[in-house]
Amino acid sequence: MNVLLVYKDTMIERLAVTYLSAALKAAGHKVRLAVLGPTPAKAFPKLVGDFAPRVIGYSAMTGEHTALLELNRTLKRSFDFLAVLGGPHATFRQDVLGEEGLDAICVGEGDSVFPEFCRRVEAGEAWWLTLTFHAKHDGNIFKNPLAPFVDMTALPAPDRAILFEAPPKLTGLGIKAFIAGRGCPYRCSYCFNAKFNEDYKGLGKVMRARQPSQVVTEIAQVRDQTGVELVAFWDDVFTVKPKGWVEDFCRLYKDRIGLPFYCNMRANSVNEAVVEELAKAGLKFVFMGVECGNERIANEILERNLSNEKVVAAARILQKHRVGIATQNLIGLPVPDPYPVDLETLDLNIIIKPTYAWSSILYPYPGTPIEAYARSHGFLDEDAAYIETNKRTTMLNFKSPVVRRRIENLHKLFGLVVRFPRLRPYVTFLCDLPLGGLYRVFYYVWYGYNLKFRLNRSRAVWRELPYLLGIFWRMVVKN
Ligand code: B12
Ligand code: SF4
Repeated sequence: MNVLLVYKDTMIERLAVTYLSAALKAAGHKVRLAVLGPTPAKAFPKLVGDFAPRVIGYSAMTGEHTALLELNRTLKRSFDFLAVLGGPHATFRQDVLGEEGLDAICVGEGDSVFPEFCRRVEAGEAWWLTLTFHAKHDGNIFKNPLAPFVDMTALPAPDRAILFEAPPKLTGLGIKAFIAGRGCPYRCSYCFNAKFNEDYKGLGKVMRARQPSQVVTEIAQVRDQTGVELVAFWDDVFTVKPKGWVEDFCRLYKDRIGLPFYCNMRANSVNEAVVEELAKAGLKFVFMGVECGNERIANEILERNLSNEKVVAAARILQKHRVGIATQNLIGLPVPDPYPVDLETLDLNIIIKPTYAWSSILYPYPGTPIEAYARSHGFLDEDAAYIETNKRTTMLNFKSPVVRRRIENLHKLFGLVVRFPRLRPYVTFLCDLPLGGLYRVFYYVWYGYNLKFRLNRSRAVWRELPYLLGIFWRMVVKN
């Protein structure tokens, strides 16, 4: 059976479709991928007419769903197919099933259940009763229970070919992303894991990993096929793995790959022995959450369960082993006076001295505990629209426009002030100026420079330059 997968271009690899495509192909289906953006909406009717998919599967984060649902409505007027939405938006905003034109949504992992859904469609069986799917059929709504977590060691290798065929420019990028394991045991209130783990309770182990040899083989294949300059591990927390996994991985990776890599770490999972092993294997830098410099808010509202002391100590271990640090910070929190809290976060970063301090303005994603908190404390309207955004503006209701401007400007200046602390005494003055457009340019220049030159000196940067400038321009002009 023909299955078309679709996502909206974000100029970055979308691993979900590589896992789904591999699983569908292993089950004997013919799969194609189209990326809305490089493939404009007006080209879809011809593509769908030629390929005649029986199922179209859309993958979306919150915000991206709007354009995909609009595309789907247009296609539904001319073609006969089943429309399925999966990914974080469908998982956490399950009422999206009510949207016109959607037949089903996948509310969790799709690797094993999507092939089963398609098998049922092809065999004329009750597809609306597939586990993990919510579906509309004959005027009824079916909400099926979740299937157990998949065993990652049993999954076929993700289908990269399909990804690189659809937006071919991705092939040329030096960074290639991989996932060695899924799951995170923590419960930070702004993250989807708290709810995800709750929903999956009793359905298997949250923390799962591929075998180190599987991961290394996958990387070697991609390196040989398309070239890799920097390996990106997208695991939630790379070091939360079964006992001995990291050591085995480091040994194999050093022998067979040896390329620089980066990953996500949590301060409490940073210990000297592990960092030493990883650094010897090629770890160049980590993304590490600092999030909030006010310990009370970090622990009571963001539920970080970490002290500032622990975060600083973790940073010192990484720095001792010459591993770069990109800190992640959240500003614009749902508290009565958020700006002074953001300054505490800025000051903690100045103490840490990361290679690059990255900040996001809090966007309370559906289904996260912070969403409920923001609503119940009057910071979020009942009908607040989740638009596709780069988190450059705040979605929360702050009483004063001055506070809003300060937060939105601090977001753009944050990394620069941490790098050049001499600017610190002037930060509130700078944040009060109506220079948001200019600061936005600074923000992206500083971000790109850090990613391509400071965290890892990219050899491919001049080859990638036209593509990077395209991304830069789209980011700067995007609303
Ligand atoms: C890697 C990652 C990134 C990477 C790459 C993002 C990308 N373009 O893919 C980077 C660092 C760039 C990134 C950025 C952002 N990210 Co991010 N990211 C992740 C992370 C850690 C892993 C994503 C991943 O590849 N998972 C592996 C795949 C296999 O899993 P999956 O995508 O969930 O897909 C499975 C199911 O959802 C389902 N499925 C998915 N699609 C479909 C389609 C069909 C038809 C079916 C049947 C099933 C199905 O089956 C898949 C296989 O099991 C997730 C958290 C997580 N652990 O999943 C957050 C996550 C997706 N990111 C999130 C966010 C918010 C962001 C940012 C907006 C953050 C910011 N402040 O800028 C940006 C947005 C950038 C963008 N527009 O692309 C949120 C999304 C929340 C939401 N409701 O949408 C998540 C869930 C984390 C969180 N905060 O809670 N991110
Ligand atoms: S440690 Fe990271 S991935 Fe895990 S719950 Fe917290 S924010 Fe989410």
